[in-house]
Amino acid sequence: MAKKFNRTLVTSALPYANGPVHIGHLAGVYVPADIYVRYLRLKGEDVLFIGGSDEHGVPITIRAKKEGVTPQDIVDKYHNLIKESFSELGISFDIYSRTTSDIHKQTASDFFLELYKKGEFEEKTSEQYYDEEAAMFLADRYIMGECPHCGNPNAYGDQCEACGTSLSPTDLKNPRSTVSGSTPVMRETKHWYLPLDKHEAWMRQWILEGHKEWKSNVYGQCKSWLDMGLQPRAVSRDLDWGVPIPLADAKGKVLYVWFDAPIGYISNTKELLPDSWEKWWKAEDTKLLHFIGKDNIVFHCIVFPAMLKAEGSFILPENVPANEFLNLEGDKISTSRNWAVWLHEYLKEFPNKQDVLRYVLTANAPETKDNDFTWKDFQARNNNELVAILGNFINRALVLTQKYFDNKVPALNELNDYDKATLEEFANVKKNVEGYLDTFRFRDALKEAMNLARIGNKYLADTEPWKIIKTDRARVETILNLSLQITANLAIAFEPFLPFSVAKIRRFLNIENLQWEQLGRTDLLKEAHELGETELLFDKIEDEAIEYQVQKLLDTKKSNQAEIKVEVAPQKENIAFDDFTKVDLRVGTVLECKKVPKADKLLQLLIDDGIKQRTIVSGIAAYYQPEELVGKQVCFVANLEPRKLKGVVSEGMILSAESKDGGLSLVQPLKEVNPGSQIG
Ligand code: B3M
Ligand code: ZN
Repeated sequence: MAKKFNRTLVTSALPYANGPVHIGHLAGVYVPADIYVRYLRLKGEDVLFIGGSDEHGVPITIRAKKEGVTPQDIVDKYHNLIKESFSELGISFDIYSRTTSDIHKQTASDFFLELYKKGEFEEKTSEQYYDEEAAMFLADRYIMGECPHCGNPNAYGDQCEACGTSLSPTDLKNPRSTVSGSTPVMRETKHWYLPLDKHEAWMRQWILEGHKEWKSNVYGQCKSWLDMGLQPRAVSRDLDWGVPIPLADAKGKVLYVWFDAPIGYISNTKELLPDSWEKWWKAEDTKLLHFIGKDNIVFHCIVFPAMLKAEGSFILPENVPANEFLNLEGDKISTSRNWAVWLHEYLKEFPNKQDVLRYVLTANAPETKDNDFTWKDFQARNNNELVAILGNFINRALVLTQKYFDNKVPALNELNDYDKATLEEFANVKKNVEGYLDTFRFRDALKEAMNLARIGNKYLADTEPWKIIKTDRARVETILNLSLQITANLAIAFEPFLPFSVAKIRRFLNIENLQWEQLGRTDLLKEAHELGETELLFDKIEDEAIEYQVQKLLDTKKSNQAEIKVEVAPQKENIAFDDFTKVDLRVGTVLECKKVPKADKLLQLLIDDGIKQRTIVSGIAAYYQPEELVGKQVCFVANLEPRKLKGVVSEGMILSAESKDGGLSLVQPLKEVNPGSQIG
């Protein structure tokens, strides 16, 4: 039997307070979570929406060090910025607090102690890098050295950013501490581990058997973790920023940020409801939901549940509707490369357009796969959907009522077949939107709500009341009455998605809050009810505003490129002269050049090599137009074994080198030479 729930506790991932929030965070987590809680509130359900900043962890300490301030300075700055911008976007948290609060430190510390007392941890001593000059153990990010795979001399202890390989600090050659510059030494240190392996059995049952309804991206990730076998995870770190481990023999140690952060959900609930928080976390009839991005799945579906279970008195999440990632103009969003649309900047640059962003991010939400945000799409959705459909319909209904009926709701007279057909279409909207919202399919829910506006728009366009006002006033009364009823319905259906616009629609209609239950009814406005004042609901976004944003991104790209340090590949091993002479390098003249069908990177060149004509395929299509190469001299390897590339046999390889902008530049002789001339 399906469980009966009496209240819903919604948490949304606590963003790290070491930078502002961007559209990727919004589309992945905060906008969907907000839609969901607004929907539940509109249904009159008991719901709590918990948010807050995650203020611990190594990246914050690194940032502080770089800027010459304290970690507390960093988190103060970003916590406030994030909190304000969320509030301005209408993300309706019941509380937005932080993990440096006293109540959180106490709660997290107590949680650890409880697990410790119950014997839920394993203690292990291991060797870790220690900086003797700075007298501290080094987090992975504080160690740099040479990458064992690509030779990059500036790889980090957890990853080489040049070749993308994940590393552990002991993989690095010639490690150095970024704190003091000295060479770190190995030293023993003790840590506490949560033995996830001991939780595997119940967890397999709970997720793999009990929660087949979870989104397939979430279920799939959990399954693969569980199938690989869970390992114990350290919950402590040697660091001076975080919640201190409350044990006598743990000097200089704090809780690992991923241990304390999810407890932040509990602390923030406690802070909001000091007397009644427990029913939200411990009563079986509370439905707990975590809204997060896909990179946080393992922590919310496996690690945190193991912590809650080990503690023993908490409920487990009922669902974790994680989203995939949003890209920006085709590239991964990146805080360090400043490749993002920052919420606080958007709010400044597009005043009073919160709902446009909410709309676009929902319409394009990365619910099942990664998606792309483009400014062109942003403009098109505003102009073609919000302005042309939703805004246009509501505006026409209101303006016509003003014009013909003195701004009062006209009578509903007899319905004709067309009216009835329209109402029939509209009758399904509630059920459909609900079905989608209940299963976290926010894009589809929004589409369905928009469909209601389309129905209204079409109804007015087809019935053309302005043409018959002189001849059939009673008919026009009915048409406008129904149009206004549809408008009132839009004020319900869109409330979770576009709260600012709905507040306006309510003002236009001069009505109070409506309830979700009323969606689908055609008696929401009484005859003769006086309407309020009207203005445009949405306005067009002009090309200039979009061009400005696109230019801003292009500038970012340029300055990033200027900053790319040229990574000169290390020299290869010496070879014998004889080996070199085996390579037959020559110059040839390009006779013809064309694109290779179905291969965007490849050009097919016909070369005069002095003896015959030969075909060579080269991966330079992104950097040269075929026509510009005809007649040019190029260098090539003549005796390379022929290879088939996308169906074309390539007889050799054209020489190119990396150009300054990261593209490819063909290598050419300085003076014209005879085709077939040997290089050497
Ligand atoms: N701060 C990671 C993130 O922002 C982390 C989430 C914590 S949720 C408890 O992606
Ligand atoms: Zn590398």
